[in-house]
Amino acid sequence: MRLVSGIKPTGGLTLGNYIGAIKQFVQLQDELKDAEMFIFIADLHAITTPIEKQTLKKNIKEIAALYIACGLDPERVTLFVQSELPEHNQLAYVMESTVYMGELERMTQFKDKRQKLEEGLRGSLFTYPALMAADILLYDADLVPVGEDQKQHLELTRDLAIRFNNLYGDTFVVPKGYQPKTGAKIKSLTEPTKKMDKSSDNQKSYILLLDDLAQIKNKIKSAVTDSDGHIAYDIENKPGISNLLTIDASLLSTTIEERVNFYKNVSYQDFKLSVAEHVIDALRPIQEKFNVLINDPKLDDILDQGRDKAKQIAYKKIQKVYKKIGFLR
Ligand code: AQP
Repeated sequence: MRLVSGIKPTGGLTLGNYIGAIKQFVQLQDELKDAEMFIFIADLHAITTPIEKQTLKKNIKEIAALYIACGLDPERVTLFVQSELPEHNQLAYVMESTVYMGELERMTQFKDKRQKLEEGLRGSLFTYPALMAADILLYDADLVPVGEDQKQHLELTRDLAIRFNNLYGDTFVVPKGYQPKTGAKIKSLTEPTKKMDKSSDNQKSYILLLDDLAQIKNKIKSAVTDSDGHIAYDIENKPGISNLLTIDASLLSTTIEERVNFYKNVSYQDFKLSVAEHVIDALRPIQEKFNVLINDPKLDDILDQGRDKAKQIAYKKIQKVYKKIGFLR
């Protein structure tokens, strides 16, 4: 069994990235002892929208340190930086030549981002799902742990694998998605019908894993809820409270029902303070480990070793794909 996933370094990682993705990576690492895991920093994806050089460099390093601080063990998981393996670009081009324009046009993430970024829309934002398919198919991944927003891209990846296999003969493993039972879509604290997003303009809408702990408490205290005063899980009518219940249940690795029962007869104010306490308890040890790792030269060694290990698989795969197509004399 092989697992592949990544996160793009467009900003500081949010609690949504942690609950929807990294926490799942760590859990799968611990549960599936025989699985091979490849977790990368998706820096090529980060230039699909404008980003400053120094910010990108800083974000790449921070994600590497955060992966480990959150519990990924570099002895068991191959951690690497996507752009250091040109095979990702090579296969991405093949995937661009496999996908149809109509399929790319239907991707909701592209449609959403296009609305926000009317000027200077980059071609790579449109072809993003082809690169994502390449990232996954390059390693013959069986399982891809991702949050809900990536489900559509993963479905497209499956379609592309099947299409290529039908055209050229069996080449790619058709991967399956894996989503957490609770927390596949953590919502914004200020607009709880929308996804918590690291590139949001409103800092109060998200919690960053590296946010100051006092600031986290304030962000949760000021999270948008409702005026009904009753703690219940109801996404339609009580999105803010439901989001906080989801965060709480996920961080405590329990069910939402158990949390609803626990907070019976508790005021919104006390509920928020309790959720804030659980978020802080989860993030404090991560921040402590991060602060040590970020200045440790071994971080580079880990990424070098990860790159070399990933390269062995990626190189062979691209050779196989190229031969199937008719390239390589
Ligand atoms: N709010 C979320 N809830 C649950 N899972 C989430 N993920 C992201 N936000 C949430 C999951 O984290 C993984 C890495 O995502 P990404 O950073 O590569 O992409 P993104 O955050 O989904 O990117 P966006 O929306 O385009 O945001 P920006 O532009 O701000 O970086 C994925 O598995 C994702 O599902």
